[in-house]
Amino acid sequence: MKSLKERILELKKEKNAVILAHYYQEADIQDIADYVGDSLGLSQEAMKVDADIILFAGVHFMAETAKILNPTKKVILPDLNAGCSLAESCPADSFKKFIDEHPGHVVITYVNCSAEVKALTDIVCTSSNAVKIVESIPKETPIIFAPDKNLGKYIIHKTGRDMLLWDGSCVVHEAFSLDKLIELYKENPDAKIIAHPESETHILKTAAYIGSTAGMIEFVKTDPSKKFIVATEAGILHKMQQEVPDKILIPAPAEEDNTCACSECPYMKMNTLQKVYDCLLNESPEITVPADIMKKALIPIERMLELSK
Ligand code: CIZ
Ligand code: SF4
Repeated sequence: MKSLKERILELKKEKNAVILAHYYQEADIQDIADYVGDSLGLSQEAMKVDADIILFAGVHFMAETAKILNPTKKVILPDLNAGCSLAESCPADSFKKFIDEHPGHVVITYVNCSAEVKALTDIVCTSSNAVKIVESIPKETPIIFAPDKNLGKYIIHKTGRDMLLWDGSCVVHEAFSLDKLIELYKENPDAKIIAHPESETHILKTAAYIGSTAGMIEFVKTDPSKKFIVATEAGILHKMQQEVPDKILIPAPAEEDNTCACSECPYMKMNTLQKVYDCLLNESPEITVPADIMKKALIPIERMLELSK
């Protein structure tokens, strides 16, 4: 009897599909993917795909971005309910009103938002390139930054730019407990704390390194320390540990106790190996984006990719 993983790999070949997976996917899904990465890497990869089908093992806005960048491909997502609290915190109609109330601003949105919100945007960014993109805007031009207020505050701190922030956040990165983190650090004084900028300011203040998921992986590879406390979604530890098998990686603790005592994204974890198989078999659920939104949303994503070269 073939394993589910073997059956997925067979089906993938048969259907001429590729599997793109985010670092926050469960380990088994990362292991069968053709490419594992962060939002920026996944967008760049999606654009290059030559196969007929892209199975996107991630959340809805990421699959939408892949569709926008490679519209002739069939893009499928194992669970259509795999959303994002950050994307949901910024509905397009309220955001449009906000922009209209503040004319003359350049609108920069973090990629974690819907295609409709991207269609209202001047430049998209990810956490890998946010500082660079904000710095590309002339100093005298006012900026609206959405939807993540924590990332926004971090960029303000890094660049000295005064940006108007949308009040959105990520449930996963706001779940870290400062008290528990301090306790953990006391028990592991030889560890370095590293954090994703979607985390709250009090967590970021403890960090020796702040950066995107890809940046954090690079940091643990190049930094001489042997132990790290990692403040981002715990799925990252799978790839990170493969890169540094001899180092000790400890997930930062969450306020509420859950199965891993760390912070996990409930949306990312909606995708399972079984759903990946069913999705490939049925070529569904499929991601579709209205043509007018697709056209408008492509422009700020392309600007980002151009500035990220
Ligand atoms: O929290 C997320 O969804 C992140 C960090 C996405 C990404 O890869 O930038
Ligand atoms: Fe959204 Fe946060 Fe999950 Fe990322 S970790 S997909 S920002 S809810």
